[in-house]
Amino acid sequence: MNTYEHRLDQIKTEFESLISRTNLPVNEAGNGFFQRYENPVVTAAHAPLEWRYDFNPERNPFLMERFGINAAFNAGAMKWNGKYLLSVRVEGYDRKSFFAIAESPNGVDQFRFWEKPIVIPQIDGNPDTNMYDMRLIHHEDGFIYGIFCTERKDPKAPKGDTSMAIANAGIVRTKDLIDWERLPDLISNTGQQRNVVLHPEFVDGKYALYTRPQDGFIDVGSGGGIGLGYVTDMNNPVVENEHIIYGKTYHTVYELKNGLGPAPIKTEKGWLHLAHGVRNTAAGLRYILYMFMTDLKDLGKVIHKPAGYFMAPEGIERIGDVSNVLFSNGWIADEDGKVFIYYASSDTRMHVAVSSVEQLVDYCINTPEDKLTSYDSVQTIIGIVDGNLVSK
Ligand code: M1P
Repeated sequence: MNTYEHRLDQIKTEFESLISRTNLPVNEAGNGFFQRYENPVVTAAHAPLEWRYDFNPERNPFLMERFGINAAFNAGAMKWNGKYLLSVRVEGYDRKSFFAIAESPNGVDQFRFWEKPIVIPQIDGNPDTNMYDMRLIHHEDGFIYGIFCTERKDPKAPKGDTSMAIANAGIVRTKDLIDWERLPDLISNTGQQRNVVLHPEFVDGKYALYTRPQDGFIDVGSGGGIGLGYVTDMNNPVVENEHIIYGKTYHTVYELKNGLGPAPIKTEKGWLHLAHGVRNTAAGLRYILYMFMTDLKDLGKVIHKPAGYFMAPEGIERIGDVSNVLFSNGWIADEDGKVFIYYASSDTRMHVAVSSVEQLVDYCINTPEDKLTSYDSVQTIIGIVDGNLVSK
């Protein structure tokens, strides 16, 4: 067997065994919030071989990769025709991210990418340099929206500054997840936007959007927090009445910044939200996931704020391109109440954890709030201990 044939055999065998492997729940009691699964659900190695290799032996005698994939992470999610779909942020060796749909029959394993990545139409004269973190929202207007971060070099960057950038929300919509219509980027009063999410229902006839205003590209500066604003017409997406509904707070897990994850899930007791919180440490930024609930009628009213993190990076999740990061922008609530939480670890790979609407609502309603001092945390524990003594 020559090099080409040997490698071809090896590459195909490894790929098929990765895609078809079974994923099992981690067999440990955990904290009762959710069940993690043993294997990542999508990784760089899940990228189709046809994207990476030129399979012509004359042009590629060593069967080298011609387009390397570095990571697959921060995916939006939705159920579509009975299948579990992720709009994955795929990142090449060249550092550019793009989106591609990966599909699974059961939500926990056998994720396989569709034949080609999504083509995002470009805005005349203002191309996206990089695109990432698409939220998929099936809105009640009938369209599926993809809201993502579009990044471009800051035209005001001083000469020699090759990293100053501007982030904003790019908006596309589709009815078949294949052909996407590009709408204008979000128009808001703040300098930059990331982690923008469309609410799935109209509010008084308007589109409601969760935002994350920020002064700079990385630092949110004096801005930040999870905002809520309204758009009358998505063809002219001007955000009105933007206001912060969940701010960053000193000495919490969202001290430095936060941002909404996927679109919220509607329950009888309120809207369930999953978000990420960031704090700074001597070892760099630490990203965790936290939850909260908002009022069914008044979207801006936070009604439950469980303290601390819901999920934090563990084991291998702590290591990757940007270590110590969990990030989620996709979850699927199934008809039977099961919730598939898709989360990325360390800007490298995708995982799933399974919970239920009932568990998540219980978690949000019954986990005590952060009272913001050590003394009060002790009082919370004493309250639980005393409650246990009474019920003995
Ligand atoms: O590297 C961690 C995350 O950083 C950014 O998120 P945020 O703006 O909330 O800090 C994003 O670039 C995100 O993609 C990335 O996972």
